[in-house]
Amino acid sequence: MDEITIERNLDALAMEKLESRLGISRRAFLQFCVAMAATMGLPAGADAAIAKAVASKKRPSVIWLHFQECTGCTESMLRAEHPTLEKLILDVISLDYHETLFAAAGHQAEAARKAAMKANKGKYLLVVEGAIPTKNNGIYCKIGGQTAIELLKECAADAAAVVAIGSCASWGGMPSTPPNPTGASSAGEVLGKVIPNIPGCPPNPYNFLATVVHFLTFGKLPDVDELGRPKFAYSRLIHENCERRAHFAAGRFAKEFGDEGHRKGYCLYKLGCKGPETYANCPAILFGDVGNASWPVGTGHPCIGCSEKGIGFAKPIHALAEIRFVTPPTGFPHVIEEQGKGASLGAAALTAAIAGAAVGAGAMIAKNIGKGVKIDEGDTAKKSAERVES
Ligand code: FSX
Ligand code: SF4
Ligand code: F3S
Repeated sequence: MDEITIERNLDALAMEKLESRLGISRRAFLQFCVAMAATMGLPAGADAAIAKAVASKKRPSVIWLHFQECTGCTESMLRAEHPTLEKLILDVISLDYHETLFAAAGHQAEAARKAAMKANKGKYLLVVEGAIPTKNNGIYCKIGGQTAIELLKECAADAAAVVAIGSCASWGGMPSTPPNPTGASSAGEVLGKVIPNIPGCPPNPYNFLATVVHFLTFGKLPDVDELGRPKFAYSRLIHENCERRAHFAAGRFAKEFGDEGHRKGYCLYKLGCKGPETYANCPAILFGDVGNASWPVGTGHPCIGCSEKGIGFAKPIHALAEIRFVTPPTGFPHVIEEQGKGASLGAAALTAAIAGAAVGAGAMIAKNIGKGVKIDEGDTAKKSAERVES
């Protein structure tokens, strides 16, 4: 559905109210709805449903807890480069309790949490940021006299859904780095069930926003994999969509930071890039909405697998990644990016959706080589893997 059709389906008054409520133009709002639908790979018509839900539905109450972490998840939401992102997040949800953003302190803050939980019993979304220390009865993290374990269980009891944000809450993250002195555990482990989670250190704010928008629009969270990760964001290896994948296939690697290969933008595998064993959509939707290459590998640093349990904060940064299986990339983008060209959120989201749709393609057009040659990726990647081993 295009923006004009969606706009026709929303009455003029609703659009006007939206413009003043969000402080963004109706065009920007409609682009946002299209981008959210594309990010989640939803079928045609979902963008209109999203627009209607954001425009008219009551914002879900959100209780946001902080445990063992650096607050980077919250920072990544609110310090985004794109001026409308934090506005959208704060508009789409009703953030009724958030320790970092609250003006209130002490007893007042605790009273506000209890009041919000009572007023929205059974309907609020509980967002958990940070790992939960479980050793020695959880004494390593206490808030308002309660341990993180007690607080989490109390808040989860009457929540409509619990979402873990960031790697710490999703699987222990950085605080669980061996030898894990505090017994840092995930929210799911403490609650004894798989819960939806959005790993990453920090996670991409668009993945969080898309998850919340799905909840608002359809009354349920998006489909998740066996680890609880939304499939729209975590079903593909970073290596599959990486802009340096052509170099990997051709056996061109940076071997040291600052060497010729590194300066030329070659594959970072030999510097310890964990893209081949990390599932996330970082190369497709990027970070900060600032355009091309705004993600770790794009800036010249190997992916450390920050979103992947057993990889990030567990495997040494410069240890070689295990190449689990050789899958074809969804396309070969330009190897040398033109400077100063920004990618819009819509364009990035569309890339993500197209990437999702292209799963299983056997032959790819090698656009990056500039000749439009069809190559047998499986064969090339196998040869590359041999070169990697040698
Ligand atoms: Fe920090 Fe969040 Fe990392 Fe953890 O993000 S960015 S340590 S995932 O819980 O604040
Ligand atoms: Fe990209 Fe890393 Fe894979 Fe190389 S190893 S193609 S840098 S994800
Ligand atoms: Fe993290 Fe790797 Fe993405 S380090 S942000 S999962 S590229």
